[in-house]
Amino acid sequence: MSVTQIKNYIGGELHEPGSGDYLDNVNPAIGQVYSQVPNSHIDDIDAAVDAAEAAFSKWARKSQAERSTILRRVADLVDRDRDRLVTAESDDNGKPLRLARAVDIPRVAANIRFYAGIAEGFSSESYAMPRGINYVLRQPLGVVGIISPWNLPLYLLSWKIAPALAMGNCVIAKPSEITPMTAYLFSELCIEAGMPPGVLNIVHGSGATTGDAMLTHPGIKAISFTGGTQTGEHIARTVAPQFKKFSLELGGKNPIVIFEDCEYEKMMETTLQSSFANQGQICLCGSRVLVERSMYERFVDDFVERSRKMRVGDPHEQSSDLGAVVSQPHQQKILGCIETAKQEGGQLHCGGGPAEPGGRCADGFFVQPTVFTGLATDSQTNQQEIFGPVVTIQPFDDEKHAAELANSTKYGLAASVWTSDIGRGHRMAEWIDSGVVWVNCWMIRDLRTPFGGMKASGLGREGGMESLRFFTEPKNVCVKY
Ligand code: TXE
Repeated sequence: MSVTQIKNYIGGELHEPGSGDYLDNVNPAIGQVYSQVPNSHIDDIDAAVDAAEAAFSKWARKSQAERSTILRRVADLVDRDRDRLVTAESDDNGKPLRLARAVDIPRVAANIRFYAGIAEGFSSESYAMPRGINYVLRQPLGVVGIISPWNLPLYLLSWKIAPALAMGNCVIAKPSEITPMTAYLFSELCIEAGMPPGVLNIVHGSGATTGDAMLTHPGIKAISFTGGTQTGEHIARTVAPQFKKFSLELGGKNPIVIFEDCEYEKMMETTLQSSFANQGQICLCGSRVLVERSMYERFVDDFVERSRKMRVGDPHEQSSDLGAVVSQPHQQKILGCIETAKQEGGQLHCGGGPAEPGGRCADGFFVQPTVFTGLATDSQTNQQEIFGPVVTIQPFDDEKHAAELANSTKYGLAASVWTSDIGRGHRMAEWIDSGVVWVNCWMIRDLRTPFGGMKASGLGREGGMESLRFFTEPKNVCVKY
């Protein structure tokens, strides 16, 4: 098998890392190294920041329409190369091809077009006063840093890059070293689209080497991060004393709260999705299913039966509901969490081990959809993010009890509530501490809405106007006449 050598995108060109240091990139469905990714050092970050600083004043002074036109050209090329990007995302991450085709890659183009559009309509406040006026200038920050994870690789990278660029910033972006391929292909598309050199720089490498070099670089004025909570803590500790702006989208342990009066079939179908989509590796996946006691047994029986029928298989096959998890270390982490759940006295209803699809995927990293009941609220399994196809089910007695269980972890990212009682839906939404509450649905994303978490799930909000605000500095100008 030929091994692609990924390059950094710096100053409008593709470059090898200065150190010549590379990391292996594995296709998790087949368990084989298929590309190499630069492990960039501080000199590569220096070069990217120099290029971005040189490009900044010209980019920031372009009209909004000019910047948005360039972004739309990139989105058109993403659409043109959709099939290639879909296959690359699936091979890099292990996700089913049909998921990358339905969600990941169309969303990349949609993110870019969306921010190109709302930036054109962006306005800031002004306050008239007797013989005077205050108006708020929203100026770009300068060179900003973006660090993204492996679960929705190009989707999340584009969700941060697009608003930053649209508002006139220049960007240093570091994709996850575990899934770098689509970001590399994306850099080729940016060159083709005529993105001015230095405006966007994509520098690859590990968190400890490349990521840390970004956090401490004085030329990088802000960090937008999505990833694990522990990494988020480290980022906050490192950048806060430098007074850099930062936004953290972190992990979750999301509750799915199901009342007996819900629309059962729709709830069941969606709860299977919220549990196992992308192998449970979406920060919005529901990993704690809370069910009203009066329907608990019926739910457990039906849910387990349906979970057992989910097909774990080759991501390229249309019939696969779940593909591979992202890496062998991550597979081992998930299997370790399953062992912990057993030791904590959890009753295992299905799954509980690696899946072995065989054939082309005989050496890949797969995990069976796994369901536990009987675990205490304060068990490690019910408290820690697993980020795999593993869910627990717990009964509750009434609304208050459901809210108490929903709020019983350190996280607060997302929740779903299933009920036909409108009042109850609103009450639960008010009581649950999380950045998003879906009532009778899951993962419906309107790009205009604020997105982010409470408590250990993050700090700040992105999405819609929030992203445009994050990537700008408000300056009040007070004019007296
Ligand atoms: O994420 P990391 P990991 C959760 C999930 C998962 C756990 C660990 O529970 O099991 O996090 O996953 C970069 N300075 N989520 O270890 O390390 C890293 O290179 C600067 C939830 O893969 O947080 C990558 O680009 N950057 C989640 C990015 O941070 C650093 C998605 C995310 O990787 C760095 C992914 C450092 N010191 C994992 N260390 C979500 N909320 O969607 C790492 N990075």
